[in-house]
Amino acid sequence: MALHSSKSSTRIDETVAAALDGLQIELPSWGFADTGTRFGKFYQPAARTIEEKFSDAGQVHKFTGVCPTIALHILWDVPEGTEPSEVKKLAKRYGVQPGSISPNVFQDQIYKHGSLCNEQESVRQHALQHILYSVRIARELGSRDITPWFADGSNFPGTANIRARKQWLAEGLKRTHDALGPDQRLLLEYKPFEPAFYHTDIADWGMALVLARAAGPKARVLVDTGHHYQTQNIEQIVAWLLDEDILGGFHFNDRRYADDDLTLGSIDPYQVFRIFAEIRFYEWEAGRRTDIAYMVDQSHNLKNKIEEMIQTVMTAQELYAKAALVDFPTLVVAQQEQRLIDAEDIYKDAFSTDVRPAVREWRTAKGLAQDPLAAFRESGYMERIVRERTGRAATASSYA
Ligand SMILES: [Mn+2]
Repeated sequence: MALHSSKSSTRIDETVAAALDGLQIELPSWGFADTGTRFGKFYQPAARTIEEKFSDAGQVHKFTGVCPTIALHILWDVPEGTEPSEVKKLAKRYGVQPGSISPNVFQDQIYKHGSLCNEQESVRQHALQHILYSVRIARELGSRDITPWFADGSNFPGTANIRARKQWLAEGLKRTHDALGPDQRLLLEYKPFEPAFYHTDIADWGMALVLARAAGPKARVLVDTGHHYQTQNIEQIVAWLLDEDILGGFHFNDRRYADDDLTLGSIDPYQVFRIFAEIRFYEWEAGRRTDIAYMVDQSHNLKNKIEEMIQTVMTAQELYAKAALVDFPTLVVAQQEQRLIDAEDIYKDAFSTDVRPAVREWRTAKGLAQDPLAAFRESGYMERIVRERTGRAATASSYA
């Protein structure tokens, strides 16, 4: 028994280490800034400038070792006219590189009735020019992925020409695709509702898939875990997109009700595990890793931003490590022989395995602290930024 468990724990360590070696997670710049709800904001010494966002993201990377890039938002971080060299200087200073670039075609007043789907050609052109500008900035920054999010939609039946809007959208995305550099990608995200409450122009993965196919081979679908109806089977969508070879990326978060921006795995860690398991299953069959950009897209407003990001990364690593432990050779036999309980238990065994010792081992081997959250708390960084950003000493509530 002792022999068996020691052999098995070595296998766990090796499998987990190999899996974690291949997992990098991009941080969102907006996840370090103060955000709120429709009712108000509760402030913390969050990042106010692009430099502070790079600085805070740099801390998450420093202690986790797996977050070398930060997703940037054109209007919020890199307003038009910003010199890319200034951004590159920050990347060098804080040790995180610019990651995916999000154009902003939803905030300005001109977009009240949509951007690429707007009835007015002048607005569609305005949006397209901004997106093309974002593609150019991304190229100059060395960023690969363009991740536009379209709030386009309508709020009342009969108020929008849904088919015309689809065609305008397809046309704008094709133009965007054709402006991409050889290594760049266009990732299309979908969401069924909010801010529009009657119809959203890219409402689900099928619509995103149709648009990506129409745009061209560098366009792929981006799955945001919070952007689904309550009971939707997200891992099935993932399996289909993998099989269609068009899954480009993930936006991680969790939710209880709608697009709640809760911490990854805080509500349903088994769902995250099942998503990762579909990816690992596909990779095991294909004999190669897939090219999926894993990104966090959360900006919850009560937890300490940096600590929540570290917690998210640690959670993602643990769930990914558990998914790596699924015994796929045995699973496929159980599936073929239609042994339902055995097949299901293979999933449950992997999910129930405490991978934390193996993850800690992996961190030690990488020269990282075994507990990144504790190491961050001991580093004094929060005390320093509280003083710098508020002029006051840190209190217990600085570490919510
Ligand atoms: Mn998203």
